[in-house]
Amino acid sequence: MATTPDHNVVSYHPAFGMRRRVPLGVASFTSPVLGWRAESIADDQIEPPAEMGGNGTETPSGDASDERGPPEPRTWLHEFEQPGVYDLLCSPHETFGMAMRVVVGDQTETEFETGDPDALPEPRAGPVGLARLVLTDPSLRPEQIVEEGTVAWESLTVNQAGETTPEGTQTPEG
Ligand SMILES: [Cu+2]
Repeated sequence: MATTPDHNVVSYHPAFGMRRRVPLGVASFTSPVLGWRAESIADDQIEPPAEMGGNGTETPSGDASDERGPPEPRTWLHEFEQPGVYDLLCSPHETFGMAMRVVVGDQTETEFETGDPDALPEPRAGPVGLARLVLTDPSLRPEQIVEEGTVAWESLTVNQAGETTPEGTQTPEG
């Protein structure tokens, strides 16, 4: 049976590219990876997947276990100083529903809480928005970067389209 011991605790905070689901004035916070063990990650999760042109479970050079690092603690303490409602997620397992809500004190008023899933804004699926366009831009093919040394923002293909930027995106101005 596969186990997934590697978790973290991350606040839904704009600093992480998320919509705020913690009280206003609360800074972003995150735990380190929790429960990391050398054997907890399979080789095929470290190597590029075969369907993307990687070798799958093959290790072309070096030992993939080098990337696993030392064991990590399974617990993490965080002090909530400001009363309010905090929504937290586990990055690796958010899509599996690993999220929780902490209410600090008796302050239960929030701007974000709703009982209607359809009322929530679109979930993230990274890379999103412009990052999705940038990282799939033909100008940023790795061999292109090696050849050019540096690929300027202006020379991205997405920026060559002139007025016709892809729907729903904005190009930075100035
Ligand atoms: Cu998790």
